[in-house]
Amino acid sequence: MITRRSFLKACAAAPLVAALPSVAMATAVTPFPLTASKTKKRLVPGDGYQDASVWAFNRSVPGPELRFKKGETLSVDFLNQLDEGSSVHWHGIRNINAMDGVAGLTQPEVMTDGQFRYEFPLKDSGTYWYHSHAKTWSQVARGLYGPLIVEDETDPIVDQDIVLMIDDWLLADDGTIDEASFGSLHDWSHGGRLGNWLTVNGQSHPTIDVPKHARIRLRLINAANARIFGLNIPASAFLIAEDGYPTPVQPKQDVVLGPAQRADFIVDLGDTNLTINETLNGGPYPAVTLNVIETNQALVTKEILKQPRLESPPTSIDVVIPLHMQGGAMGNLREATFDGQLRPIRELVQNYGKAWAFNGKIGKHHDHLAKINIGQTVSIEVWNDTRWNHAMHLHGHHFWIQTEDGEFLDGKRDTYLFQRGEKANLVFIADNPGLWLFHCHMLEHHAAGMAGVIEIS
Ligand SMILES: [Cu+2]
Repeated sequence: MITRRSFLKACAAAPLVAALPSVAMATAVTPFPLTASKTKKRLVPGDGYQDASVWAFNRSVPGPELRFKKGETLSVDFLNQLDEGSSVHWHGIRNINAMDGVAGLTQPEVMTDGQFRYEFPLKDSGTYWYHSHAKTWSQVARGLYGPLIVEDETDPIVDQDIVLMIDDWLLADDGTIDEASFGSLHDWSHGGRLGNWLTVNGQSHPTIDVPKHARIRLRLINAANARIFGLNIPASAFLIAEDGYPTPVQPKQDVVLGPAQRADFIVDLGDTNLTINETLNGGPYPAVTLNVIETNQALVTKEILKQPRLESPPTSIDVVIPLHMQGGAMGNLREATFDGQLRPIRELVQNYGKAWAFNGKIGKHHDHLAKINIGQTVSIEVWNDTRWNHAMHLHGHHFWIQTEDGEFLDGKRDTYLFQRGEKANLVFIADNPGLWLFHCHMLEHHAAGMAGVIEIS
Protein backbone atom coordinates (compact mmCIF):
# COMPACT_ATOMS: atom_id res chain seq x y z
CA MET A 1 0.00 0.00 0.00
CA ILE A 2 1.20 3.49 -0.79
CA THR A 3 0.50 5.54 2.26
CA ARG A 4 3.12 8.26 2.18
CA ARG A 5 1.50 11.58 1.49
CA SER A 6 3.89 12.57 -1.27
CA PHE A 7 2.72 9.72 -3.50
CA LEU A 8 -0.75 11.15 -3.26
CA LYS A 9 0.56 14.43 -4.53
CA ALA A 10 1.30 12.70 -7.78
CA CYS A 11 -2.35 13.11 -8.71
CA ALA A 12 -2.45 16.78 -7.74
CA ALA A 13 0.74 17.78 -9.50
CA ALA A 14 0.33 19.92 -12.57
CA PRO A 15 0.71 17.88 -15.75
CA LEU A 16 3.88 18.56 -17.68
CA VAL A 17 4.52 18.19 -21.34
CA ALA A 18 6.76 15.21 -21.69
CA ALA A 19 8.12 12.69 -24.05
CA LEU A 20 11.20 10.53 -23.73
CA PRO A 21 14.30 12.68 -23.43
CA SER A 22 15.95 11.77 -26.66
CA VAL A 23 15.80 9.17 -29.35
CA ALA A 24 19.05 7.69 -30.47
CA MET A 25 19.29 5.64 -33.60
CA ALA A 26 22.32 3.52 -33.10
CA THR A 27 23.79 1.78 -36.10
CA ALA A 28 25.83 -1.33 -36.46
CA VAL A 29 28.91 0.55 -37.57
CA THR A 30 29.17 3.37 -35.07
CA PRO A 31 29.00 2.43 -31.39
CA PHE A 32 26.56 4.55 -29.46
CA PRO A 33 28.14 6.17 -26.39
CA LEU A 34 26.31 5.41 -23.14
CA THR A 35 27.78 7.03 -20.05
CA ALA A 36 26.71 6.43 -16.47
CA SER A 37 27.19 9.42 -14.22
CA LYS A 38 25.61 11.37 -11.40
CA THR A 39 23.35 14.27 -12.24
CA LYS A 40 20.48 16.31 -10.83
CA LYS A 41 16.86 15.86 -11.75
CA ARG A 42 13.71 17.50 -10.50
CA LEU A 43 11.30 14.70 -9.63
CA VAL A 44 8.72 16.67 -7.65
CA PRO A 45 7.61 19.91 -9.31
CA GLY A 46 6.64 22.95 -7.31
CA ASP A 47 8.09 25.29 -4.71
CA GLY A 48 9.52 23.76 -1.57
CA TYR A 49 11.07 20.78 -3.35
CA GLN A 50 14.62 20.25 -4.47
CA ASP A 51 16.34 18.50 -7.32
CA ALA A 52 17.12 14.85 -6.63
CA SER A 53 20.65 13.48 -7.07
CA VAL A 54 20.07 10.73 -9.58
CA TRP A 55 22.43 8.33 -11.37
CA ALA A 56 21.72 8.37 -15.07
CA PHE A 57 22.70 7.15 -18.51
CA ASN A 58 23.71 10.13 -20.65
CA ARG A 59 22.44 12.45 -17.89
CA SER A 60 18.85 11.49 -18.47
CA VAL A 61 16.31 9.33 -16.60
CA PRO A 62 15.23 7.19 -18.31
CA GLY A 63 18.36 6.86 -20.38
CA PRO A 64 18.15 7.42 -24.14
CA GLU A 65 15.67 5.31 -26.04
CA LEU A 66 17.70 2.81 -28.06
CA ARG A 67 15.65 1.76 -31.06
CA PHE A 68 16.75 -0.81 -33.62
CA LYS A 69 15.33 -3.07 -36.28
CA LYS A 70 15.32 -6.83 -35.84
CA GLY A 71 18.49 -8.33 -37.26
CA GLU A 72 20.59 -5.25 -36.60
CA THR A 73 23.56 -5.28 -34.27
CA LEU A 74 23.49 -3.28 -31.08
CA SER A 75 26.81 -1.59 -30.47
CA VAL A 76 27.18 0.52 -27.35
CA ASP A 77 30.29 1.95 -25.76
CA PHE A 78 29.58 2.04 -22.06
CA LEU A 79 31.63 4.49 -20.02
CA ASN A 80 31.40 4.43 -16.24
CA GLN A 81 31.77 7.84 -14.62
CA LEU A 82 30.28 6.75 -11.31
CA ASP A 83 32.55 6.36 -8.32
CA GLU A 84 31.77 2.65 -8.05
CA GLY A 85 31.73 -0.30 -10.44
CA SER A 86 28.81 -0.85 -12.80
CA SER A 87 27.67 -2.74 -15.91
CA VAL A 88 24.73 -2.80 -18.34
CA HIS A 89 22.27 -5.69 -18.70
CA TRP A 90 19.95 -5.90 -21.72
CA HIS A 91 16.84 -7.27 -20.09
CA GLY A 92 14.94 -9.90 -22.05
CA ILE A 93 17.41 -10.13 -24.91
CA ARG A 94 18.52 -13.66 -25.75
CA ASN A 95 22.05 -12.43 -25.69
CA ILE A 96 25.54 -13.72 -26.18
CA ASN A 97 26.55 -14.65 -22.62
CA ALA A 98 29.63 -12.41 -22.55
CA MET A 99 27.40 -9.43 -23.45
CA ASP A 100 24.74 -10.11 -20.80
CA GLY A 101 26.23 -7.52 -18.47
CA VAL A 102 25.95 -9.28 -15.11
CA ALA A 103 28.80 -7.88 -13.04
CA GLY A 104 30.63 -10.67 -11.25
CA LEU A 105 29.20 -13.40 -13.47
CA THR A 106 29.45 -12.67 -17.19
CA GLN A 107 31.99 -9.87 -16.87
CA PRO A 108 33.97 -8.06 -14.19
CA GLU A 109 32.30 -4.85 -13.14
CA VAL A 110 33.39 -1.86 -15.19
CA MET A 111 35.33 0.26 -12.74
CA THR A 112 35.32 4.05 -12.47
CA ASP A 113 36.43 5.64 -15.76
CA GLY A 114 36.43 2.18 -17.33
CA GLN A 115 34.79 1.32 -20.64
CA PHE A 116 33.13 -1.74 -22.09
CA ARG A 117 31.78 -2.27 -25.58
CA TYR A 118 28.51 -4.17 -25.74
CA GLU A 119 27.94 -5.58 -29.20
CA PHE A 120 25.45 -8.26 -30.15
CA PRO A 121 22.83 -9.13 -32.78
CA LEU A 122 19.17 -8.44 -32.06
CA LYS A 123 17.37 -11.65 -32.91
CA ASP A 124 14.02 -10.78 -31.38
CA SER A 125 11.75 -7.81 -31.88
CA GLY A 126 9.80 -6.27 -29.04
CA THR A 127 9.97 -4.09 -25.97
CA TYR A 128 13.05 -4.58 -23.82
CA TRP A 129 15.06 -2.41 -21.49
CA TYR A 130 18.56 -1.92 -20.22
CA HIS A 131 19.69 -1.27 -16.69
CA SER A 132 22.68 -1.46 -14.43
CA HIS A 133 23.45 -4.99 -13.24
CA ALA A 134 25.80 -4.10 -10.38
CA LYS A 135 24.40 -3.28 -6.93
CA THR A 136 21.08 -3.04 -8.74
CA TRP A 137 19.11 -2.36 -5.54
CA SER A 138 20.91 0.96 -5.38
CA GLN A 139 21.90 1.77 -8.97
CA VAL A 140 18.55 1.02 -10.63
CA ALA A 141 16.69 2.78 -7.82
CA ARG A 142 18.77 5.91 -8.53
CA GLY A 143 17.83 5.94 -12.20
CA LEU A 144 20.21 3.74 -14.21
CA TYR A 145 17.74 2.36 -16.74
CA GLY A 146 16.39 3.05 -20.21
CA PRO A 147 14.27 1.49 -22.98
CA LEU A 148 15.53 -0.83 -25.73
CA ILE A 149 13.07 -1.21 -28.59
CA VAL A 150 13.49 -3.65 -31.47
CA GLU A 151 11.13 -3.09 -34.39
CA ASP A 152 10.01 -5.74 -36.84
CA GLU A 153 8.69 -5.20 -40.35
CA THR A 154 5.62 -7.25 -39.38
CA ASP A 155 4.75 -4.90 -36.50
CA PRO A 156 1.25 -3.39 -36.70
CA ILE A 157 1.39 -0.04 -38.48
CA VAL A 158 0.62 2.81 -36.13
CA ASP A 159 0.58 6.59 -36.13
CA GLN A 160 2.69 6.91 -33.02
CA ASP A 161 4.83 4.50 -30.98
CA ILE A 162 5.11 5.56 -27.36
CA VAL A 163 7.34 4.07 -24.67
CA LEU A 164 6.15 4.52 -21.09
CA MET A 165 8.73 3.63 -18.42
CA ILE A 166 7.00 3.49 -15.08
CA ASP A 167 8.91 3.83 -11.83
CA ASP A 168 8.29 4.62 -8.22
CA TRP A 169 10.87 6.53 -6.23
CA LEU A 170 11.34 6.53 -2.49
CA LEU A 171 11.76 10.23 -1.78
CA ALA A 172 12.35 12.31 1.32
CA ASP A 173 9.91 15.12 2.11
CA ASP A 174 12.00 17.67 0.16
CA GLY A 175 11.78 15.67 -3.06
CA THR A 176 15.32 14.27 -2.89
CA ILE A 177 16.04 10.55 -2.91
CA ASP A 178 15.58 9.01 0.52
CA GLU A 179 19.20 7.97 1.04
CA ALA A 180 18.82 6.71 4.60
CA SER A 181 16.54 3.87 3.53
CA PHE A 182 19.01 2.21 1.16
CA GLY A 183 19.97 -1.19 2.55
CA SER A 184 17.00 -1.28 4.94
CA LEU A 185 16.80 -4.83 6.29
CA HIS A 186 13.06 -4.34 6.63
CA ASP A 187 12.72 -3.71 2.90
CA TRP A 188 15.07 -6.57 2.06
CA SER A 189 13.04 -9.09 4.07
CA HIS A 190 9.60 -7.71 3.14
CA GLY A 191 8.35 -6.38 -0.20
CA GLY A 192 11.54 -4.60 -1.28
CA ARG A 193 12.15 -0.86 -1.72
CA LEU A 194 8.69 0.53 -2.39
CA GLY A 195 8.53 4.16 -3.46
CA ASN A 196 6.21 7.03 -2.68
CA TRP A 197 6.49 8.97 -5.94
CA LEU A 198 5.21 7.70 -9.28
CA THR A 199 6.91 8.76 -12.50
CA VAL A 200 6.39 7.92 -16.15
CA ASN A 201 9.44 8.62 -18.32
CA GLY A 202 10.96 10.37 -15.30
CA GLN A 203 8.09 12.81 -14.81
CA SER A 204 5.08 12.99 -12.55
CA HIS A 205 1.87 12.54 -14.56
CA PRO A 206 3.26 13.72 -17.91
CA THR A 207 1.11 14.65 -20.88
CA ILE A 208 1.96 13.38 -24.36
CA ASP A 209 0.37 14.85 -27.48
CA VAL A 210 -1.19 12.36 -29.90
CA PRO A 211 -3.27 12.93 -33.04
CA LYS A 212 -7.03 12.70 -32.64
CA HIS A 213 -8.40 9.30 -33.83
CA ALA A 214 -4.86 7.95 -34.17
CA ARG A 215 -3.81 4.34 -33.77
CA ILE A 216 -0.93 4.20 -31.33
CA ARG A 217 1.32 1.57 -29.82
CA LEU A 218 2.01 1.79 -26.10
CA ARG A 219 5.05 0.02 -24.72
CA LEU A 220 4.70 -0.19 -20.93
CA ILE A 221 7.82 -1.04 -18.93
CA ASN A 222 7.94 -1.49 -15.15
CA ALA A 223 11.33 -0.11 -14.09
CA ALA A 224 10.61 -0.08 -10.35
CA ASN A 225 12.80 -1.94 -7.87
CA ALA A 226 9.93 -3.80 -6.27
CA ARG A 227 6.55 -2.19 -6.98
CA ILE A 228 3.88 -4.18 -8.83
CA PHE A 229 1.84 -1.80 -10.98
CA GLY A 230 -1.70 -2.25 -12.23
CA LEU A 231 -2.40 -0.10 -15.26
CA ASN A 232 -5.78 0.71 -16.75
CA ILE A 233 -6.20 2.00 -20.30
CA PRO A 234 -9.84 3.10 -20.62
CA ALA A 235 -10.01 2.99 -24.43
CA SER A 236 -10.23 0.63 -27.38
CA ALA A 237 -7.06 -1.22 -26.41
CA PHE A 238 -5.59 -4.55 -27.54
CA LEU A 239 -2.82 -6.42 -25.77
CA ILE A 240 -0.34 -7.69 -28.37
CA ALA A 241 2.82 -8.62 -26.46
CA GLU A 242 4.17 -9.36 -23.00
CA ASP A 243 7.88 -9.16 -22.24
CA GLY A 244 8.46 -8.51 -25.94
CA TYR A 245 6.91 -11.81 -26.92
CA PRO A 246 3.63 -11.83 -28.88
CA THR A 247 0.42 -12.82 -27.12
CA PRO A 248 -2.88 -13.74 -28.75
CA VAL A 249 -4.36 -10.36 -29.72
CA GLN A 250 -7.21 -9.58 -27.36
CA PRO A 251 -9.17 -6.53 -26.27
CA LYS A 252 -7.86 -5.66 -22.83
CA GLN A 253 -7.80 -2.53 -20.71
CA ASP A 254 -5.96 -3.73 -17.63
CA VAL A 255 -2.55 -5.21 -17.09
CA VAL A 256 -0.50 -6.09 -14.02
CA LEU A 257 3.24 -5.57 -14.38
CA GLY A 258 5.69 -6.99 -11.88
CA PRO A 259 9.13 -5.41 -11.71
CA ALA A 260 10.91 -5.70 -15.11
CA GLN A 261 7.81 -6.90 -16.94
CA ARG A 262 6.54 -5.21 -20.11
CA ALA A 263 3.27 -5.10 -22.04
CA ASP A 264 2.53 -3.74 -25.51
CA PHE A 265 -0.88 -2.41 -26.50
CA ILE A 266 -2.41 -1.11 -29.69
CA VAL A 267 -4.85 1.66 -28.81
CA ASP A 268 -7.34 3.32 -31.16
CA LEU A 269 -7.92 6.82 -29.87
CA GLY A 270 -11.10 8.81 -30.12
CA ASP A 271 -11.44 12.55 -29.87
CA THR A 272 -11.03 12.85 -26.10
CA ASN A 273 -7.93 12.77 -23.94
CA LEU A 274 -6.95 9.44 -22.44
CA THR A 275 -5.58 9.10 -18.93
CA ILE A 276 -3.88 5.85 -17.98
CA ASN A 277 -4.26 5.18 -14.28
CA GLU A 278 -2.25 3.11 -11.85
CA THR A 279 -4.88 1.07 -10.01
CA LEU A 280 -3.17 -1.49 -7.79
CA ASN A 281 -1.73 0.62 -4.99
CA GLY A 282 -4.60 2.42 -3.30
CA GLY A 283 -5.33 4.75 -6.23
CA PRO A 284 -6.36 5.16 -8.94
CA TYR A 285 -3.48 7.52 -9.58
CA PRO A 286 -3.17 9.19 -12.98
CA ALA A 287 0.09 7.95 -14.48
CA VAL A 288 0.11 9.64 -17.88
CA THR A 289 -2.36 11.54 -20.03
CA LEU A 290 -2.47 11.26 -23.81
CA ASN A 291 -3.63 14.64 -25.02
CA VAL A 292 -5.43 14.38 -28.37
CA ILE A 293 -4.68 17.21 -30.77
CA GLU A 294 -5.73 18.24 -34.26
CA THR A 295 -2.94 17.59 -36.75
CA ASN A 296 -2.48 17.49 -40.50
CA GLN A 297 -0.89 14.07 -40.15
CA ALA A 298 -2.46 11.50 -42.46
CA LEU A 299 -3.57 8.64 -40.23
CA VAL A 300 -2.96 4.98 -40.96
CA THR A 301 -5.74 2.64 -41.93
CA LYS A 302 -6.77 0.70 -38.82
CA GLU A 303 -6.35 -2.81 -40.11
CA ILE A 304 -7.62 -5.77 -38.13
CA LEU A 305 -4.74 -6.95 -35.95
CA LYS A 306 -3.35 -10.28 -37.04
CA GLN A 307 -3.10 -13.16 -34.61
CA PRO A 308 0.53 -14.15 -34.10
CA ARG A 309 1.80 -17.63 -34.69
CA LEU A 310 2.97 -18.81 -31.27
CA GLU A 311 5.57 -21.49 -30.62
CA SER A 312 4.06 -24.58 -29.02
CA PRO A 313 5.45 -25.60 -25.65
CA PRO A 314 7.48 -28.83 -25.56
CA THR A 315 5.72 -32.08 -24.83
CA SER A 316 8.58 -33.66 -22.89
CA ILE A 317 11.13 -32.42 -20.38
CA ASP A 318 14.78 -33.53 -20.22
CA VAL A 319 15.82 -31.90 -16.97
CA VAL A 320 13.82 -30.78 -13.93
CA ILE A 321 15.29 -28.15 -11.63
CA PRO A 322 13.31 -28.14 -8.38
CA LEU A 323 13.30 -24.69 -6.85
CA HIS A 324 11.93 -24.29 -3.36
CA MET A 325 11.87 -20.60 -2.50
CA GLN A 326 11.80 -19.78 1.17
CA GLY A 327 12.50 -16.93 3.51
CA GLY A 328 11.43 -13.39 4.11
CA ALA A 329 9.31 -11.92 6.85
CA MET A 330 6.60 -14.21 8.26
CA GLY A 331 8.23 -17.07 6.37
CA ASN A 332 9.12 -20.59 7.44
CA LEU A 333 12.88 -20.47 6.87
CA ARG A 334 14.66 -21.28 10.14
CA GLU A 335 18.18 -21.74 8.81
CA ALA A 336 20.00 -21.83 5.50
CA THR A 337 23.46 -22.48 4.09
CA PHE A 338 25.56 -19.41 3.38
CA ASP A 339 29.23 -19.52 2.41
CA GLY A 340 29.20 -23.28 3.00
CA GLN A 341 27.86 -23.09 6.53
CA LEU A 342 24.38 -23.69 7.91
CA ARG A 343 23.34 -20.58 9.85
CA PRO A 344 20.15 -19.53 11.66
CA ILE A 345 17.97 -16.99 9.87
CA ARG A 346 18.48 -14.34 12.56
CA GLU A 347 22.25 -14.44 12.03
CA LEU A 348 21.83 -14.37 8.25
CA VAL A 349 19.67 -11.25 8.37
CA GLN A 350 21.54 -9.35 11.03
CA ASN A 351 25.13 -10.20 10.07
CA TYR A 352 24.89 -10.69 6.32
CA GLY A 353 21.69 -8.99 5.13
CA LYS A 354 20.44 -12.29 3.72
CA ALA A 355 16.82 -13.31 4.05
CA TRP A 356 15.86 -15.62 1.17
CA ALA A 357 16.94 -19.07 0.04
CA PHE A 358 16.65 -21.39 -2.95
CA ASN A 359 16.59 -25.06 -1.85
CA GLY A 360 17.98 -24.21 1.59
CA LYS A 361 20.88 -22.15 0.26
CA ILE A 362 21.30 -18.40 0.26
CA GLY A 363 21.78 -17.71 -3.44
CA LYS A 364 24.95 -16.23 -4.86
CA HIS A 365 26.26 -15.74 -8.35
CA HIS A 366 28.70 -18.57 -7.76
CA ASP A 367 26.06 -21.13 -6.85
CA HIS A 368 24.98 -23.23 -9.76
CA LEU A 369 21.38 -24.37 -9.61
CA ALA A 370 22.06 -26.82 -12.41
CA LYS A 371 24.37 -27.75 -15.26
CA ILE A 372 22.46 -28.34 -18.46
CA ASN A 373 23.56 -29.74 -21.80
CA ILE A 374 22.91 -27.47 -24.73
CA GLY A 375 19.63 -28.25 -26.46
CA GLN A 376 17.96 -29.89 -23.48
CA THR A 377 14.43 -28.96 -22.47
CA VAL A 378 14.36 -27.71 -18.91
CA SER A 379 11.60 -27.17 -16.38
CA ILE A 380 12.32 -25.04 -13.33
CA GLU A 381 9.68 -26.27 -10.93
CA VAL A 382 9.20 -23.28 -8.69
CA TRP A 383 7.39 -23.34 -5.39
CA ASN A 384 7.06 -19.86 -3.92
CA ASP A 385 6.86 -21.03 -0.31
CA THR A 386 7.00 -17.46 1.04
CA ARG A 387 4.47 -14.82 2.02
CA TRP A 388 5.56 -12.47 -0.75
CA ASN A 389 5.27 -12.04 -4.49
CA HIS A 390 8.41 -12.57 -6.56
CA ALA A 391 9.14 -11.51 -10.14
CA MET A 392 11.41 -14.33 -11.30
CA HIS A 393 13.65 -13.52 -14.24
CA LEU A 394 15.75 -15.90 -16.33
CA HIS A 395 18.56 -14.40 -18.36
CA GLY A 396 19.29 -15.39 -21.95
CA HIS A 397 16.08 -17.34 -22.62
CA HIS A 398 12.33 -16.95 -22.88
CA PHE A 399 10.20 -19.49 -21.06
CA TRP A 400 6.71 -20.93 -21.14
CA ILE A 401 4.72 -20.97 -17.92
CA GLN A 402 3.03 -24.18 -16.90
CA THR A 403 0.56 -23.77 -14.07
CA GLU A 404 0.10 -26.25 -11.25
CA ASP A 405 -2.72 -28.01 -13.12
CA GLY A 406 -0.39 -28.71 -16.05
CA GLU A 407 -1.82 -26.10 -18.45
CA PHE A 408 0.48 -23.72 -20.31
CA LEU A 409 -0.25 -20.00 -20.34
CA ASP A 410 -0.27 -18.29 -23.73
CA GLY A 411 3.04 -16.94 -24.98
CA LYS A 412 6.46 -16.82 -23.40
CA ARG A 413 8.04 -14.44 -20.94
CA ASP A 414 11.40 -13.57 -19.43
CA THR A 415 9.95 -12.53 -16.06
CA TYR A 416 7.05 -14.21 -14.26
CA LEU A 417 5.31 -12.78 -11.23
CA PHE A 418 4.71 -15.50 -8.67
CA GLN A 419 1.95 -15.01 -6.14
CA ARG A 420 2.60 -16.03 -2.56
CA GLY A 421 2.36 -19.80 -2.23
CA GLU A 422 2.15 -20.30 -6.01
CA LYS A 423 3.67 -23.29 -7.76
CA ALA A 424 4.44 -23.08 -11.48
CA ASN A 425 6.97 -24.50 -13.90
CA LEU A 426 9.13 -22.28 -16.08
CA VAL A 427 9.88 -24.35 -19.18
CA PHE A 428 12.57 -23.45 -21.68
CA ILE A 429 14.87 -24.90 -24.29
CA ALA A 430 18.48 -24.45 -23.20
CA ASP A 431 19.73 -23.34 -26.60
CA ASN A 432 22.01 -20.53 -25.45
CA PRO A 433 25.35 -21.52 -23.89
CA GLY A 434 26.78 -19.74 -20.90
CA LEU A 435 26.26 -18.84 -17.26
CA TRP A 436 22.73 -17.51 -16.93
CA LEU A 437 21.39 -15.80 -13.87
CA PHE A 438 17.98 -16.76 -12.50
CA HIS A 439 16.82 -14.32 -9.88
CA CYS A 440 14.05 -12.29 -8.35
CA HIS A 441 13.69 -8.88 -9.99
CA MET A 442 12.54 -7.37 -6.74
CA LEU A 443 16.05 -6.08 -6.45
CA GLU A 444 16.28 -6.20 -2.67
CA HIS A 445 15.23 -9.85 -2.74
CA HIS A 446 17.96 -10.56 -5.27
CA ALA A 447 20.54 -8.87 -3.07
CA ALA A 448 19.26 -10.76 -0.02
CA GLY A 449 19.69 -14.20 -1.54
CA MET A 450 17.19 -14.86 -4.36
CA ALA A 451 19.65 -15.69 -7.10
CA GLY A 452 21.31 -18.66 -8.71
CA VAL A 453 23.09 -19.61 -11.91
CA ILE A 454 22.13 -22.11 -14.59
CA GLU A 455 25.14 -23.29 -16.56
CA ILE A 456 24.47 -24.38 -20.12
CA SER A 457 27.25 -25.95 -22.16
CU1 LIG B 1 11.36 -11.51 -4.73
